[in-house]
Amino acid sequence: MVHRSKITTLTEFIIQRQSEYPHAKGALTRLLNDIATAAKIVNREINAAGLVDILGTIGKENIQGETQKKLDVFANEMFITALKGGGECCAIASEENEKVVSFSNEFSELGKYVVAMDPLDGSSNIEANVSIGTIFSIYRRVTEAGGGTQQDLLQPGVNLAAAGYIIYGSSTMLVYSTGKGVNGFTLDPSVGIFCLSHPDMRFPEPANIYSINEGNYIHFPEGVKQYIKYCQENDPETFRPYTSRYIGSLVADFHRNLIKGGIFLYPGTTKNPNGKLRLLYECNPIAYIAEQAGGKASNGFKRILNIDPETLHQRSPFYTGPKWMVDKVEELLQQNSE
Ligand code: P6P
Repeated sequence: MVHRSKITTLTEFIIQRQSEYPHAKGALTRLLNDIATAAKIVNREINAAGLVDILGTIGKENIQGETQKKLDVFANEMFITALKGGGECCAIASEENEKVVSFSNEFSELGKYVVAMDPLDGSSNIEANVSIGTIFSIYRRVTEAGGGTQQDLLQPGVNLAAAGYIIYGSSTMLVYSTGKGVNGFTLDPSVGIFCLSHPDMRFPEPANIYSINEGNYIHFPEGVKQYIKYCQENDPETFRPYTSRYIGSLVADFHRNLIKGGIFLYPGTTKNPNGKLRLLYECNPIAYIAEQAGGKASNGFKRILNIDPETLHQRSPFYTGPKWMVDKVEELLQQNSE
């Protein structure tokens, strides 16, 4: 009889970690569990998507002007319902909503946290059965009372209380941090429990993957063009040429690079100087995880987590991975900007 070693569930782990914060009252613990619960339901729908009529589009566009997929809308509604019902969150910023979704509840004290999320990132890949993900970031509210406001959400990433992502792939994983390292939990679908499978995740050394959509090459800044050539040079001592890997799904690309070692680049271009990725609910949470895993995240000139957001859906160029890889991109970008 093979006995599996002690299994640590996500709930047990969060509660264990809560004890390390003397003033914690369990609110963040409950909020993280609310996110995990919604993720399980979204996971179930994604896995069934190919069988029922939930693929495809709903014939509308979101704030981004992107065609909304039925699963996008379902995931958004699921997370909003779970967070509103959980009572620990007083407002949400979502890629699927133009404005802040504010909770006002005259019956009980409102939550002390706000959440910025991309409920289903990479959804254009759903029909191709490519891994997609949910990205979330959690701040303590800065306003005193009433429903949460935009002011509570427009905080720099350095203020994050927690952040993470769920990757719906060959297995479904929840990866998160509350500022004391990164831990990954794999969903056991037979019992619907997230189990600790990747304790203390850190970018491995050496690393030799670079991830970028080279189809945009002619529109990249000169420093990025030089970095791509640097990746392709033959220098075994620095593990080059690197391997190019790009899925086109941020969570999947980042998660692979965190596990195997590599840098993800989504530069600004001449057409879109701020790139494509959203600061609040894509760059910041992934940057938080990257730093907690010993890496770095930059817009090419500034630490992502130090950027003061001005609008909910603002974009940022995004470079993230092992520190020495991001340093090289910054060096070339800054050399070519003078
Ligand atoms: P491109 C998915 O649509 C997404 O927002 C991210 O998940 C992904 O990293 C990026 O866009 C891919 O963009 O322009 O390479 O297709």
